[in-house]
Amino acid sequence: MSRLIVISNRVSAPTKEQPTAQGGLAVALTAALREAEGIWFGWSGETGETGELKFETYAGVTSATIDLPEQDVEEYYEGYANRTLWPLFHYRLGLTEFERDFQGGYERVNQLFADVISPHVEPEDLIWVHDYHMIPLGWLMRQRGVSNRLGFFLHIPWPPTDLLVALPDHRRMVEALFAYDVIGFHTREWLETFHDYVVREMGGSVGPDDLVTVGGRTIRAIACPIGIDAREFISAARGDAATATYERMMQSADGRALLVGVDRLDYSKGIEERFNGYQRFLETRPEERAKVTLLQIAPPSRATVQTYQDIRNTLDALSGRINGAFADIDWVPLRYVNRGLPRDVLAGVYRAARIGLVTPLRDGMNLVAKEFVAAQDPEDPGVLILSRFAGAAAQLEGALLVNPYSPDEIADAIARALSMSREERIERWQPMFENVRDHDVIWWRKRFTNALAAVQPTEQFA
Ligand code: ADQ
Repeated sequence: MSRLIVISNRVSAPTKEQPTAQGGLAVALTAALREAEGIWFGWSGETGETGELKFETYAGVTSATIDLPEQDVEEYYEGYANRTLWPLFHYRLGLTEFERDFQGGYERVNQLFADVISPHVEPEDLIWVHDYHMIPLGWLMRQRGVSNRLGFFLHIPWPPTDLLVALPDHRRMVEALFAYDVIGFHTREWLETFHDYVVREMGGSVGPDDLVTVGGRTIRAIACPIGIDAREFISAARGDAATATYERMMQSADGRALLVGVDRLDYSKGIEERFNGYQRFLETRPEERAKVTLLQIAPPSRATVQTYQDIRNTLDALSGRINGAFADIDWVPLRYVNRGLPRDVLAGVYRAARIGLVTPLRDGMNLVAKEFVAAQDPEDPGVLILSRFAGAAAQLEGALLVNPYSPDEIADAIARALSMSREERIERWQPMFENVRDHDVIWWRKRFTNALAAVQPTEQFA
């Protein structure tokens, strides 16, 4: 069996300090790495003089991390990754910052990764690179003589061509993707926007079997939707911590229907728009007011980036205004919590919710929607209100789909969910549950690595 090499910005393999892998992706990749005796490479998250890769093997999984100098972290991570590519790929041209220094830092760090990782690659290894931080890495490894099968997975949307061309050097970036043998997107929609770029901007062609050709080079580009660790999450939702949380939540809801939102604090998640929709619901349906309460959990992320400070300030003010306008002596309409919760506690929160509000303005997939579905009580499931702009909407057809930019649509969907019969809730939930259970993160990982393993190493890079 080939070894698997995983490369991503951050490594979430288990370590002595953090012995259990956190989150579905970490669990799936860790299991694959353990089976295939592979290595997970990435940035340590520390700033400091770049030295050597630090190897650590724990619980059968080897990770290799490297520190980055402060300037690289600012330009590559906070800069090009989070202030240029992230907003642009989430259709937010107005928030996108174009700085040569950012691009320089991005190239420098990708070069560094290629330099330090390439010598550790063995001839039969399958190499799987993750996400927008590392787009050119495959190309740079090819330049260093790596002729292995190379895969790339994009966890965020692929933007429409007319937006992508706003990126200086966009063509060079996409050309670099052709150094991979297989590239994966969450949905057909992102795959098709990629096709559109290839055809319109590069004169390429799209053939059968997911093949895409530009010039003399043909690669496979596939839609491969990520899932959650469904088995673990379903059992966590029935475990002691979740049950205790569920009971605590039901007690604090005091007979009211609980609406729940859970997100990293990020402008792409549509939290502001969700609050606006909830406010519209409270304004237009005074008789429903005291029957509901919204719990929004949103731990801050990327706090050094200005746009993230801005969204945090906006939400602080908006949540204060909503509570100021509608609260009563024994009721607050909105509880807004700025911290993360352990996964089993989160599972109990989802289970207690009558409505899951997942309203991103754009999202590659959105795993919260799938976790919400997995955690529901089959006899009395809650209703998922889901943005049509989340990748997950393509799979979760039983959700009430909304346009998150419209407060009226969100308000109407809340009202509809509150009055939905138990039969309809079960009817909508059952197929979503089957989808989440069957297309889990292990399924996703196997689909991608099988596609990669099936590739004949190309002579071009041999
Ligand atoms: P994210 O943008 O981080 O991921 P998402 O898919 O929703 O978004 O995953 C977030 C994860 O963090 C979920 O597992 C969730 O439970 C957890 N989380 C969020 N808030 C939390 C809280 N308050 N406490 C504890 N845990 C919390 C990116 C892309 C997505 C894509 C994933 C995977 O932006 O579109 O689905 O990668 O590919």
